[in-house]
Amino acid sequence: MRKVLDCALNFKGCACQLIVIFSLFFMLFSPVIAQPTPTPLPPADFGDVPDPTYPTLLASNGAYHIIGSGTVRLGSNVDAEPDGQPHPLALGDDINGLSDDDGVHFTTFIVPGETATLLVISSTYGYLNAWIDFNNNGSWADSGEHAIQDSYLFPGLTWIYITIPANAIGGTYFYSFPLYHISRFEL
Ligand SMILES: [Ca+2]
Ligand SMILES: [Ca+2]
Ligand SMILES: [Ca+2]
Ligand SMILES: [Ca+2]
Repeated sequence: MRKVLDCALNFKGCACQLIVIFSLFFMLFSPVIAQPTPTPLPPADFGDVPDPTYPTLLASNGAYHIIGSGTVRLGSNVDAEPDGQPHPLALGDDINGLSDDDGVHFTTFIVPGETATLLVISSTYGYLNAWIDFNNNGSWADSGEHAIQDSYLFPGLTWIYITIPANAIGGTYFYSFPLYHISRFEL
């Protein structure tokens, strides 16, 4: 019995030594792993709805579009910012540099159960989508909130009509109107 106990103790001691040796080995010979340098983002235009309620900042996976020739965008003005510009009234980008949230213009009130009319200005051909937080719960993922799905736009002005859900909560609505090069259904 004592022999068995001795063996067990010896084995345990050996295991500990091996662990020490391996640790030393890795401390002495482990390669230095270079941290990748973050690639600087080209000049980009971000959103400005409140964050963290909605995803606006890069850290929240906020949407942005690169500024440059051949890129799609809504509106006439555009300016770059290094990150999203969250603001309680979604005015962060409007009051920072150019007032460049000028691509979507509602020409009617948003009344539950009625059709709202809006004018959008597109820089080029593209697929317009819109998410509107109709129940004002801080999410665009609720049923019926993907209000425009791949509406094909030509360059210039386009009238858009949206049927507002009867159960929409009145007041201020936060929305996102991204324009894509290709249909989301082809992604
Ligand atoms: Ca901007
Ligand atoms: Ca804005
Ligand atoms: Ca701006
Ligand atoms: Ca919602």
